[in-house]
Amino acid sequence: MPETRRGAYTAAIEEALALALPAPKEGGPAALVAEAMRYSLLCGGKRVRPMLALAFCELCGGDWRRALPFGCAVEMVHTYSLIHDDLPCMDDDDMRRGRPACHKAYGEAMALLAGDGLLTKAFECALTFPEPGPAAKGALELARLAGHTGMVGGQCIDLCADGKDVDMELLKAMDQGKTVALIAAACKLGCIAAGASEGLLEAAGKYAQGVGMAFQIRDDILDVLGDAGKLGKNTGMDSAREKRNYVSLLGVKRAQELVDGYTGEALLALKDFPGDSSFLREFALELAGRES
Ligand code: GRG
Repeated sequence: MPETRRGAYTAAIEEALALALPAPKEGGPAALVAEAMRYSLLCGGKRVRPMLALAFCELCGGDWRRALPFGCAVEMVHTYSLIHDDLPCMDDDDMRRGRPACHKAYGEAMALLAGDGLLTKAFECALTFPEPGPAAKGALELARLAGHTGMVGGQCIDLCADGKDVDMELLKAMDQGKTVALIAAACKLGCIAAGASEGLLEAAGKYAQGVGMAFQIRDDILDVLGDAGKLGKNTGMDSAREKRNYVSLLGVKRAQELVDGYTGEALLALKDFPGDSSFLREFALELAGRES
């Protein structure tokens, strides 16, 4: 992975996120919710999704900085989903990104509002894209992939499956929603920022399908084998809750084989792009063996 390019992406993403959500005036009327939003957003996630948006924009021949409003928007939706997912009425987790979950720091009601605020802010951010056509197209794609036909739908499948027998088909449908949908949003919005053709958007969707599934299955493996310190969240949560996932259904070895298979599919999708796709190739391979 060329570190200089990655470093440039990361620095720009962090700067753009902080600029999009400035510190509230002390004692201002809604300062507390802004503070809770910043607490969760600006505290060192891996920034996988905005990185994908920037890299796809560059691969499609655009200046990657153009994709920053879209990358930030996807990261805001992702952060809202983590805040809500950690609430006691959902997955009930108390650690996230290496610190107490939002509701542990600010209380449940404020965490709910912080999630709502980030979801709304995401669309404000996407719609700051300088040209109205791509701005609307990006926001529409994000809405479809984040809502009940995408990420929210995946979370619904997860909640409804609680305590029931889950087979591979249902598990896949759940992970397509919970994980693949937002990764697809990131890749596609990057292409939209560069004004890419529908054909390239479709290829970006195939890459996202491979990387997204691999990302989720690796997440299931890390829940068993990972180091909570490196991950910044508790491990062993799925087995403690007797939740079905790829590791409980297939075992670690077979699950990692699936990660590698899906990663191979993602790499194949890159062949449709005329530009230099080495960054996205290395990124997919790195995610397949990630430890955090
Ligand atoms: C509450 C609507 C709603 C949806 C929740 C995101 C989610 C759906 C649940 C969180 C748990 C989970 C297993 C999600 C799958 C996606 C995933 C692996 C998220 C973690 O993403 P990372 O590792 O996190 O990129 P960081 O903190 O690095 O950004």
